Amino acid sequence: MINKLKQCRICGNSKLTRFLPLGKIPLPNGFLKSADLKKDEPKYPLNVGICTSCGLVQLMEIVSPEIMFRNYVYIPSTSKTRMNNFAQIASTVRERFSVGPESLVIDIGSNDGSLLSYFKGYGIKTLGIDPATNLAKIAELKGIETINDFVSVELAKKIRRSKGPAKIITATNVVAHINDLHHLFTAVEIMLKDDGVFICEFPYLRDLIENNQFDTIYHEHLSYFSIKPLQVLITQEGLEFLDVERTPIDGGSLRVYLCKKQKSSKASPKINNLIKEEEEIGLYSTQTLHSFASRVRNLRTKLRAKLKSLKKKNQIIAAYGAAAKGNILLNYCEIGTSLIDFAVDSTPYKQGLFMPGSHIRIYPEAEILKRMPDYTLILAWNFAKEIMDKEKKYAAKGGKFIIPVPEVTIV
Ligand code: DWN
Repeated sequence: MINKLKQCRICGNSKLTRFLPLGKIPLPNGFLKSADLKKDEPKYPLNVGICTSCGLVQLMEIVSPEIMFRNYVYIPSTSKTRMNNFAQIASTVRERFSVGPESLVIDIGSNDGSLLSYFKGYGIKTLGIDPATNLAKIAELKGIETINDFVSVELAKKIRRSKGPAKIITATNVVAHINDLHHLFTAVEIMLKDDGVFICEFPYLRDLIENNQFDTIYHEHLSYFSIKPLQVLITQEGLEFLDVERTPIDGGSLRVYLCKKQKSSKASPKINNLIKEEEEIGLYSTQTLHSFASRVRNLRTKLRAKLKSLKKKNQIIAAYGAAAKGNILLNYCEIGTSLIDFAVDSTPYKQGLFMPGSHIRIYPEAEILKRMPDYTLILAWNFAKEIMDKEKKYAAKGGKFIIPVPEVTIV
């Protein structure tokens, strides 16, 4: 069920320095039915460390992907911001790499087919790969062919034989979830045309550290990528950076465009500049990481104190967005039903369930106007603007928002 990390998953170095213990916490997408509340809730260690050689920040323990991803409640279509990001990826990739109806686009970790539906909208051939049986079914109902399995070399060979090579392979918020990166990249190279492009997007360690985004550290996210270790990985996998962009999604992400190493390749100045910036801000120094850890502990103290003082004044407090990150924040800060009266979420499968660890019950978003809590803690702070725009009436009637990250702020 749990494997202790013995060596860095990029460079194999066995010396990893832990800098933030988050304790033992239930899986952040492990939502509970009322019948489960009386049962023992499994908790898993959450410790993050840095490789002293290539600099990859990574979890020190690995929970089996079979437990985490076979039945999956997170879907991207609950957020306009995320869907707009998908639409932008599809239109940019189509134009920049002249992807036409004859081209195949494969999405690894395709979830409910949301990203691929934009490519399909352009008449492009698509194929999804996702281990979540429940989501693969939804994607198929939307007309997105989806292979319900984890990506693997064996599956890649089958796809290449049956579908031919892909012009584009995408992987948004999934590369960080995969333990064996060498296996992943080997599978990608099998499926990718020689002039194809592999586009990955994932949260950027620099934004995580600079904006105290500790709650995005959880069991599903094995790696917290930055350019320096990524360059080691890409080089050893026989690929090269075509381009790299910082994007605003999820509190700040990297979108990297990779291709098979060309003979005439030269190092991209953009990559070297980004690595130089990472070194200059001390991203890999233990001093930076330890001050991040102390900011996290201070945030925990401040948030608990704030909620407790509001509760002392008999204020009703709701939580908005039963996000995986929200469950980490609540469990690490030991915030439960004594401080939060209820939660709301737009995801149909989460409504009526209880949040793991805190056991806060989840209602549809309409519960906010119905019960008019004095304060609403936005757990999905990466969508705070979208949520506050949606809940203008609540604010107009005097409701206040608490945004916990990067600092505890009342709006
Ligand atoms: O990497 C991952 C990211 C992409 O998604 C996965 N490991 C798991 C998941 O993390 P998350 O649950 O923190 O993702 P979100 O998309 O930040 O979660 C937002 C939550 O807030 C969803 O449950 C939907 C909800 N929401 C809502 O209720 N009303 C979101 C918006 C925008 C809203 O208006």
